[in-house]
Formats: sequence, C-alpha cells, structure tokens
Amino acid sequence: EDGYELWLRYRPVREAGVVTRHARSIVAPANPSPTVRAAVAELRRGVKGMTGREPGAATRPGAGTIVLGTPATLPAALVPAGMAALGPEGYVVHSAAGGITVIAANSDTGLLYGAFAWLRAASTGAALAGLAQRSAPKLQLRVLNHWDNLDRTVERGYAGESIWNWWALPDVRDRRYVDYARANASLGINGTVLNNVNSKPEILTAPWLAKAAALADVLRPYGIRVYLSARFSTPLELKETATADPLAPEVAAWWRAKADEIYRVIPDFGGFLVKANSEGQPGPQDYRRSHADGANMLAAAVAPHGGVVMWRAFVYAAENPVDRAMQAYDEFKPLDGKFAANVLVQVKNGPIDFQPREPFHPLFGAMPATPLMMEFQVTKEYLGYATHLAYLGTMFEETLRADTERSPGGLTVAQVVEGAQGRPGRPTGMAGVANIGSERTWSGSHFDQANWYAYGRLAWDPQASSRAIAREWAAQTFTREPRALDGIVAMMMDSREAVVNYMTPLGLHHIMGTGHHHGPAPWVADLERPDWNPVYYHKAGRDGIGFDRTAAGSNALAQYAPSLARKYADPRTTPEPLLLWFHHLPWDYPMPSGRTLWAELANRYDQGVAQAQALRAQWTALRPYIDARRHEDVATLLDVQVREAQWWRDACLAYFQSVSGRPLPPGVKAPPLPLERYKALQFPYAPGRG
Ligand code: BDP
Repeated sequence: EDGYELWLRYRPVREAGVVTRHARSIVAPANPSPTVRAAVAELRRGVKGMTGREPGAATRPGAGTIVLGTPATLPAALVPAGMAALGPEGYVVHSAAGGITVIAANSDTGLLYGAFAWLRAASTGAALAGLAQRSAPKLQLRVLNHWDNLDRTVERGYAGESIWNWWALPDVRDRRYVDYARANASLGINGTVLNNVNSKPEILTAPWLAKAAALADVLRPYGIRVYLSARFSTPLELKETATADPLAPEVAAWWRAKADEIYRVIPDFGGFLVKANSEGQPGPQDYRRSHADGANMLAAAVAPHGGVVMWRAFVYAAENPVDRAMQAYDEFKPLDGKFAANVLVQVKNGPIDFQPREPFHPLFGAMPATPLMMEFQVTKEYLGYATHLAYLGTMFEETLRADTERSPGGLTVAQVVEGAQGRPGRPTGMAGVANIGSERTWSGSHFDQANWYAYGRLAWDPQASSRAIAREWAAQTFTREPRALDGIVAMMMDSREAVVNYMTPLGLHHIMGTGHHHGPAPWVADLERPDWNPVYYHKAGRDGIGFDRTAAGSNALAQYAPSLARKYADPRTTPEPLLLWFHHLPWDYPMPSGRTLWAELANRYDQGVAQAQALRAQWTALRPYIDARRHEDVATLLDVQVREAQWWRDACLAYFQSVSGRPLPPGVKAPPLPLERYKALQFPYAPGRG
C-alpha cells in the first residue's frame, strides 16, 4: 500500500457476509444523473472491495437492496419523514423494514454523500441492520484553497507539484482528478479554489478559463464547484482598462463582462477568492478605496449568476505596525455591515499566521453583520511541513470551540461561522488551505491525509469531535483492530501539542526560519520589516520574555470581548498555553507548577522532545498491525521529527539562555553545540513560496 487510496481503501472486512446481505443490489432512480451514477459506482466499488462481490442493479426495493432516491423518485412508503429539514445537501441513511437500506436526499449530491456515509459505516464495522443516520452540513461553502501556481509549483506545498496539470489541460483530464473529487465528496467538500491567492492575471484569460472549465466538468458530478483566485489589478495588467479603481465604471464593467464570460464556460462557477492589499498584492486601497468597495464591485459582477466573493482579511499594512496581530481587526471591524450580501470575509483562525498555537482571531464575534468564513491551513507551513506528525483536528477544534464571549450565554467561534449572529440567508463557509500534491500519498505523508480528512469533516460539522474524527479516519486508513486504533488515535491526539512544546511553548509564536518557516530561528533580527523578525514576537531580553498585548503594551486585548479581555489582562488568569502571547513576564515569574517561567520554558522544550520520542516508540509498538511499507514510511518521518524536535529544543534553549543571561535551570541538559553553530545551520533546500 502506498497511500494513494486515502481513506477509501475498501479492504475486505470480517463482516463480509453481513455487508453482502445488505448490498446484494442497488436500486437507483431511472435516468440517473452523472452524480447518481458516481454514487452507484462508489457503492459497487466499495462493496466489491469489502466483500469480493459486486452488487448488481435491481429495479425494485426488496431484501438486500440499497435504494437511492429523492422524495420525487422513491416509492412513497420509503420516503423518510422530515426530508425538508435536510436541505439541499443533507441525507438520510436508514434501515427500512424488509431488509431494505434507504439512502434518501433532496438532491443527487445528497445521495452521493449518503452513499459515502453508508460506505463509511460499512467499512468501520457499524451495525448495518439498524442504521438511522441523518446528517446535513452546517455550512454552505466547504472549500479547499489550493495555493497552486500556474507553473505547477505550490506555495507552501510539501506534497510535490500541483495536481493540476495545466499544460495538458483542457484536453487531457488526468484520472487523478476523479479520485480527488471522490475523496472530497466523501467528506462533503463542495468547492475548490484552483489557484494561489497570490494570483496572476492570466488565470482569467480565455485559454486558462478553458482549462478551469475542463476541471469543473470533471468535478461537477461530485458536487464540487470551481472557484478562482482573482488578482485585483487583472484588467489593468491585461491592459484592458486604464485603472483598477473599483469605483471606476470601466473597471466594474470589465469585471461584469469577465464574469459573464466565465459563466458561459463554467455555468456553476462558484466565485472569486481575493487577497488584496496584503503582502504586496494590489487592492482597492491603492485607489484609497476600502476593502468593501473592492469586494462589492466584484460581488456585483458575479451576483447575477449566483456567485460569491470570498474576501480575505489576512492583511497587514505597508507601514510598521505597533502590533501586526491587530491589523485585520482595525481594517475590517469598521466595515461591518458594508459588504454586499454575496460577500464572505475569510478570516484566518488566529490573528498572526497559522502558528502552531494562536488565540482565535478577534474578528470572530466582532462583525455580527458580516458572514465570516473560517480559513484553516491544512498544509503545515509552520508545523514541520509534511515530515512532522501533527494532527490538526485538535487545533481546528480548539479554535472552533473557543468562546468569543460576545453573547451573554456564550458564542463559540463555530457558532459565529455557522451564522448564529448574522441575518438568516447569508452565506456561511469554511476554507482549508490544501495539503494536496501529486505525490502518491497526496499529502506528503500518510498522517497528513488525516488533516485533509479532519478539515472536511469539520467543515461539514464545525462542532464535531476531533477525537471521533481521528478514530474514524484511522479505522478506514490503517486498521480496525481496537488496540491498534487506540494507539494511533492516542498518537494523533498528542501530536500537535508535542509540536507546540518543542517549537513555540507557552504562547510563543513566529520564531521559525526566515522565508521557508522551517526550523528554529528565534535570533533573527535583521529583516527589513520589524514584524518579519522573530525577535519582534518573543521580545526576549534580560528582563523577561513575551509580547505585552495588555493595555500597558499594544492593547490588542481590547479587540476581544470585554469579559475575555479582562480575564486575559492578568497573567494569572490567562490560559497558560497563551501566556507569552499576551504578556511580557520576568524570567522569575512564578508559574502554577511552582517553577519559574525560565524553568517552565525549558521544561516544555524537554517535554516536546520527549513527546516526539514517545510518538516514535508508540509507532514501533504498532508494527504488527500496520502493513510494512506504510509502517516504514511513517517510521522514517518520525525519526526526522525526533531529530528536529531536539534541534528546536537545543537551538531555542541556547538562544533564550544567551539573551536571558541566566544559567540553565537545574536538571536541564546543556545544548550540545554553542549558539553560533545553530545560527549557522543552513538548509540545502527548503520549499518556500513556490
Ligand atoms: C502566509 C504564507 C504566504 C501566504 C500568506 C497568505 O507564508 O506564503 O501567501 O500567508 O495567506 O502564511 O496570503
């Protein structure tokens, strides 16, 4: 096994007899659409894999049939109650009388999701005789963001080149696109942004639109819409207008015509994703217009066709900020209520940039009149690439469950994203920056597939449990043997905390290597902008360490709900994992453990290394349960992780020791090399921005 089949492996199951009894044949609606055909094909493939016997086609329901249908096509007696509540994409999978399994939905896409749900149940050993599943997505837009460039490099991609073979498209449609679509549909992902947020004008020209249209054709039967990242200055750069000012009529007219052109070739085009006035990208502010002016102009172009604009809030201004963490809020909060009805503001989970741990972004809960779309990074730019094992389900869950305290009874980030605050009928969504490339494993490692999986499941239900998702993924991906499953899940659940401990414990952040963001570099202080330097974020010196974001410092805390801000204003009531995010504290600051801050920090780095070693040992113990090749693949990466955890620990302790001017706390082993040697370490090559 090389990992290509992801979680859709459909290996023989011990209950093959039971599965066969429930899936002797399939009853599909007459004149099936491509989507229904995909659902039936998946059921056939899955049952054949699990039992060795492929179900046939039947025309009428009976014992051992799986009957797929909508209220319009199912025999009345088989239509489950409460179908309307399922909405357009929900499904029911249930065992009806007479040994019939019904998969019902209001749309063909819902039937496809239901087929995958049944297969998930069958392949994880659920009791097929008593199925009563009913599920509908809590968010409308469940989208992957590919940071894929048109030359097939991938920004922050650690799994090989882009799966989009732009050169060969539109004529050659790689079969892999279908497997990509199946994997996404199995999770309920219903949109994909094909190209990098750092976009090029060419993507919106006719030859590239034809390529995008070919991909849209392949993905459509799987319920997946195509979106494109649009560069704000496209018409100007293509020399078709004299300006890109969003309020200039010729610019608005150009975008309207462009949208019309796109919808002619991609009738169900999803819309645009835009990164504007951020990291050198052009935007409305170049013309002294606001983000809302820019977003609304594009929104007007796609609105007649039912499209949306996903406008990113990841901005930081050209001039030096007091605190970069505050910029998105400062720019966007005043625009609440000013965005058109088909605009979503896409906000990263935390206020800096996809760090191993950040507090939730203060915009969540602070823009009640604007749909806020969550942006998670599935690719592990700051968490050890695809070489470190870090299950992100726990991280996503931590953010989603955080209470913004913007409502007396509590208001979690998940509830905000689900639209609890907004006007009914406004769009909702979640974006995941994809970790997908053309390596056989798709994601650069076997365990990184779990992050794609967890993202998809949480986009369907932002309140789902990361532990349950881990178990479900591992059972389909590796083994259902309970002891092995316990072990794998335990590894996954600990893994992100291990990374936090050996990289950025106690609320530290952004101390990674320049540009590529791999490995420790807390000493870097010479980059052009202050807020590109690790020293800007940790502020370690003789007096102590940490970023003071209280009223005495940047006062970023004031961007949170008053009750939360009050709690976090005092280090003693700030959650320990976020301590140095919000406070600058003396090295002798007494921690709840009884240790000084300095000793606690050293202790966390040691703990991180120990946790990485434990992951490695746990994996060794799982050898009897895992196929040889995948076991070895994972083991190789865990060896790298242990080595690099040690490197992080040694380099950071050597550095913080030097700036604090203190001896290492008692019992803490001295780093084997002098600080200068860690500073001098060079990468032969580290993937960066592509
Ligand atoms: C940062 C990445 C950079 C992206 C940027 C973004 O380092 O490559 O372009 O985010 O999200 O995390 O736009």
